[in-house]
Amino acid sequence: MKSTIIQRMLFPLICTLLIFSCTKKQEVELNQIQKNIIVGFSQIGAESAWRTCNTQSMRDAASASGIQLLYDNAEQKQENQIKAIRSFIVYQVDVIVFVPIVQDGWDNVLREAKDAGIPVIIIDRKMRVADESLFTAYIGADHVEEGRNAARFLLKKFKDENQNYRILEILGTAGSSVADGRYTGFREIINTDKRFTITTSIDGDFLRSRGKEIAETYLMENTKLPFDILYSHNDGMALGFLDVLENTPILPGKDIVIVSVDAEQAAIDALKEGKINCVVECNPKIGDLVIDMVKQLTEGKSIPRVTYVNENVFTEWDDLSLLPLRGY
Ligand code: GZL
Repeated sequence: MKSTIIQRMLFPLICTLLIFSCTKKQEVELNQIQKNIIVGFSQIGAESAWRTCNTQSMRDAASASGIQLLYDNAEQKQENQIKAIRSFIVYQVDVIVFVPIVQDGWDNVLREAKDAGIPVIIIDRKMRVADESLFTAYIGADHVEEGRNAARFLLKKFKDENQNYRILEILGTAGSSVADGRYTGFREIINTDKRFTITTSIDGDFLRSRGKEIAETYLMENTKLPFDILYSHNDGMALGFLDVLENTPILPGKDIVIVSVDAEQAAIDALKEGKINCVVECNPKIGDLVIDMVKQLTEGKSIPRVTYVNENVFTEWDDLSLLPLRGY
């Protein structure tokens, strides 16, 4: 069939439109791929309700933003985190986000990330590196302030008393910035009052099982605890200590004043029951904040070097009846 003049004139136009529409579709797809940010996330483990919530917060925020999250659980081993970061580099992720389980030993692997042109954001815990340019930002809590707040509660609670107080401190993971911060901040304030003495500081590694073991150790030898106050670096260890006291005549919250950090639901419940006297909040739900910063980075924008999250202090004096469920 002979093509008409009009068809001959239209043919080039139709071809142009087809090419343009394909190019446009590919361009949209390309944009979508470019927008398909991939984040390598190395999490330290699942040692506490706090940690599990922190992980879920990251997963939810990444999913809501259409960001692919390559998640690795290091099972409390720094060497596993280093392996994960190396695999993220090979995979050429857009950004590496990780929780440094301890403060030291990161310089070499972070130099590899820097050489690969991959920015690194550390969250929740800080680290010590010789070259500060090896990471872009820290997002998380101010653990020194958390320690100060724990001590401030005790000074306020006993301000009108005139006796001495023996403190048992159960420490978080040795070498972590969290344990160091809560250790330092607590002493900065409590040491201003000579009535208080930290008679024992013992490592609990943020584990509920260790809190239980520590209580059992002291109660094996004594029917009474040789302490007036327990300061626990996280709720898990405090709750483990409480697990043991439940089977003794010792009244937690009365015979021994208990101050803890995290504000997981079980600790808030114990606070409401008068078994814990003060819970300092450490907010695990930072996923949205982190992912927002990731997006800013991938868009070429600068982000703050340090971002601290706002945190509360819950005490025996507060009305907690309207406090929403903690979610962890
Ligand atoms: C604090 C976080 C700590 C929690 C613990 O920012 O790193 O680790 O206090 C958790 O419950 O194990």
